[in-house]
Amino acid sequence: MGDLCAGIRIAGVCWLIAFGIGVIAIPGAMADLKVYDHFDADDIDPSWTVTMDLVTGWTYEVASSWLTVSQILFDQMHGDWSTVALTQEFAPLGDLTVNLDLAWDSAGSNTAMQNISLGLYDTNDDNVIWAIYHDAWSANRGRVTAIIDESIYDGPNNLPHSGTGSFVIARTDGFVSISWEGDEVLTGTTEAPIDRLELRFQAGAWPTATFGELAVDLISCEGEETTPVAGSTWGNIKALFR
Ligand SMILES: [Ca+2]
Repeated sequence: MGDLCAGIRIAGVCWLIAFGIGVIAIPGAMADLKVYDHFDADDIDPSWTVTMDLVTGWTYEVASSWLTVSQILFDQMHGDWSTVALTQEFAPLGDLTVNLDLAWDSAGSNTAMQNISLGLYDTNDDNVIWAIYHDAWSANRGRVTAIIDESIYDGPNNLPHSGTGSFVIARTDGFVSISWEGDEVLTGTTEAPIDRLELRFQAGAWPTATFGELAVDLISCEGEETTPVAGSTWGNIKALFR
């Protein structure tokens, strides 16, 4: 009995140590919610910075928990994307989880050229992770595109003319996974600290292109803050979707 009690005491001490370590470790393991918008207000939340590129105006509505974009205007057929971007900046993140719930409507036609892009930028201002509802052709339907550093997944042009979908981007210890509708479409590695999120709505300024409707129901980003390493360089694929 004496030996057993000694064993219990030793085990108790071990559990106490383990519990103590666990308690100490918990604050570092908790993710900070950096971005969360369910678009429950009646206009775009002031936490977003709205910028436009090759755009002369746009029509949008925030209602019923959706941000819906029905028009992106441009003054010439410049052959590039006309972009409205919503941006938020935050302290650099290592491990992170990003959710994007979206919807699109091509008005029943392949001619729509329109994107909803979610980009994550690192502290060197390079956009290293992308998840995109991507309708880049006036002859085809849209597709899913995902990018991690210099790795790209381009899905088939078989998305329906209208629909909804969810992206999840998750990174743990530099390993990144991008999922669409619960299916992993691309994995890769990048340890680049992320400190900016950009949500883009784009229309193709192309003579045969049309624009339907783009909408976002939810966007969130949570993660663990990290310290950028001075002098690091990360892949730059900035030009791909501009
Ligand atoms: Ca199309």
